[in-house]
Amino acid sequence: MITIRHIALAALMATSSAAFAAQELVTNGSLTGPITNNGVPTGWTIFEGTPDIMDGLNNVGLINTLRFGANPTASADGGTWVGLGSYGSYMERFGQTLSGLTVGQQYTVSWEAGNFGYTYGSVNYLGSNAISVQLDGVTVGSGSQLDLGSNWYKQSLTFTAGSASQQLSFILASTTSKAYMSIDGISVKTAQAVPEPATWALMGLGLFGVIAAARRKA
Ligand SMILES: [Ca+2]
Repeated sequence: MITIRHIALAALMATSSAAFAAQELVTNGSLTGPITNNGVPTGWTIFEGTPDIMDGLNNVGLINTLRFGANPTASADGGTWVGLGSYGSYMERFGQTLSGLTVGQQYTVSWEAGNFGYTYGSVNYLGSNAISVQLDGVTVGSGSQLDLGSNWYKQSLTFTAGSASQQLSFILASTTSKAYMSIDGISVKTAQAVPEPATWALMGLGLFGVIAAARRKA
C-alpha cells in the first residue's frame, strides 16, 4: 500500500538526486590502455607531439623500461596513465571532445598529476612543470607546479562552457622547462551547485511528510 510516507520519501529522494548527482562527461578518464610509446588510450586523441601510455614499471610507454627520474607509486586512480613531455618548442598535448555541455554552466575538471621525469644516458627530462588545461586549444588554467619526485597530487579547476561541444586537452604549462609529467584520473562534472531555495523547500516538505507519517503511526 502506498502511504503518504512513501510519497514523501520518493519526493525526498528525487529532489536530493536532482540537486547532488553530477554526470561524468569524460570517456575513459582512468586512461586505461596498453603500454604504448606515442599513443593514448581509447577515447583520447593526440593533438601535438607523442604522449605515451605508461605505468610504474614502463616509462615513456616502453615495456620494462625503468628510466624514471624519480620512482613513482600507483596513482589513486590506478592502472595506466599518460606521460606528457615538453622541450622548448616541442610539446605534447592530448584530449577529447566534451559534448552535451550547457552554455554558461560551470564545470569542474579534475585530475591527478605526478612528476617522475625521464632520464637515460645524457637525455634528461627532469625539470619542474605544471599541467595546463585547454579548451578548444586555449589555456583556461593550470595545476600547481610540481618538482621532480612529486608523487600524485589531485588538481582541479573550473571553467564555464562557451558552447555545447568543446575540445578538452592537457599540455605542460612551461615550454622552457624540459620536463616529463604524468596525468591520470581525469574527470569533468558540473560544478557542485548549492541547492536552490525551492529545492530546500521541497526537501523540507519531504522530511515533514516522513515525520508526520511516523507520528500518525505511533
Ligand atoms: Ca589510470
